[in-house]
Amino acid sequence: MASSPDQTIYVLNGPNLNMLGTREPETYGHATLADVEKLCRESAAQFGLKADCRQSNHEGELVDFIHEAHAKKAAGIIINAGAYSHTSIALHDALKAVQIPTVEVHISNIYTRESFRHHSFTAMAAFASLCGFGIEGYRLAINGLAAKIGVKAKA
Ligand code: CA2
Repeated sequence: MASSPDQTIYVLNGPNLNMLGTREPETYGHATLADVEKLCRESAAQFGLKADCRQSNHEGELVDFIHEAHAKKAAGIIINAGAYSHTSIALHDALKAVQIPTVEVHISNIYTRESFRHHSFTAMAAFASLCGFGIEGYRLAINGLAAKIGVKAKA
């Protein structure tokens, strides 16, 4: 598929990710959410895509963002639903309902952490899932999403 100028991907970050860079650097690194969002906008731009970045600490608002992505005909979703990844059937159902190509990202390696982090409802609704790459995972996710939707890097 050729990239049109208004193709947008939604980058959704969930609860507590607004705290990035302020504590637990051994787990989440030193980058802030603003750094993540800048990285996403720049990575998306390499494919002629726009990254619309949202963060919420509220499950229902994240569901609303997914519905909005559908209403706005978003080309893809990158989602790090934080702890809701492990608990939220509502987010799983929203992602399944909208049928937008989705990549799940986790900054940390959820499989080397507590067992309650080993299952992800959002991963079940995504075509791919990345964890353990730090914030670089968002760039990798955008590259993978672009490949999935057939958008090539601009020369
Ligand atoms: O590794 C990830 O990206 C997580 O989605 C982060 C969630 C955690 O519940 C998931 O199991 C894995 C937690 C986000 C909290 O982020 C903070 C960052 C800095 C300081 C405090 C919290």
